[in-house]
Amino acid sequence: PQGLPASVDPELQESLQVLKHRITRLEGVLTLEGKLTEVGEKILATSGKEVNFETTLKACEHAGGSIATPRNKEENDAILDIVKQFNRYAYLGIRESDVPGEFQYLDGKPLNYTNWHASEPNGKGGENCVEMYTDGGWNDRKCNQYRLTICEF
Ligand code: GMH
Ligand code: CA
Repeated sequence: PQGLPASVDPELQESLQVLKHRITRLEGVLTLEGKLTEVGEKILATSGKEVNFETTLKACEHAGGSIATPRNKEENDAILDIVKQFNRYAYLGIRESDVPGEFQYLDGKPLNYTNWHASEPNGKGGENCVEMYTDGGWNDRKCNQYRLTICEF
């Protein structure tokens, strides 16, 4: 929990400083190795593996995270960096709703940011998942393709 009172034990304060410093250094190492990208409060990471949508969901959950879900341009650009590094499309945490042609977050909430590629989505109920192209644009696509695993934490 952030915002600990200033009255907290000074020894505890010192321990927190040391921990924060160590975490910052670890993040630096992992970022340098291309294993991690920070965007706002989010951390993005890829396994470098290509799997179908369901397997992506499971892999991210198993790692304690969830499939990468761009909620603004900054996050879309950060995911795009990984997509471009690996030159592989990636599934996003967005799915078609019960209304053909309408897409939503995995929790069912409506999208408040989109970056559809020109003339997408075009699947009209036949393409229930969404992939990111190497230009950052989104395409609705069947969920059985092998796509780069990108998780957020
Ligand atoms: C159709 C065409 C293509 C488009 C694909 C894609 C499939 O084949 O409209 O131009 O790229 O669909 O939307 O998901
Ligand atoms: Ca499509």
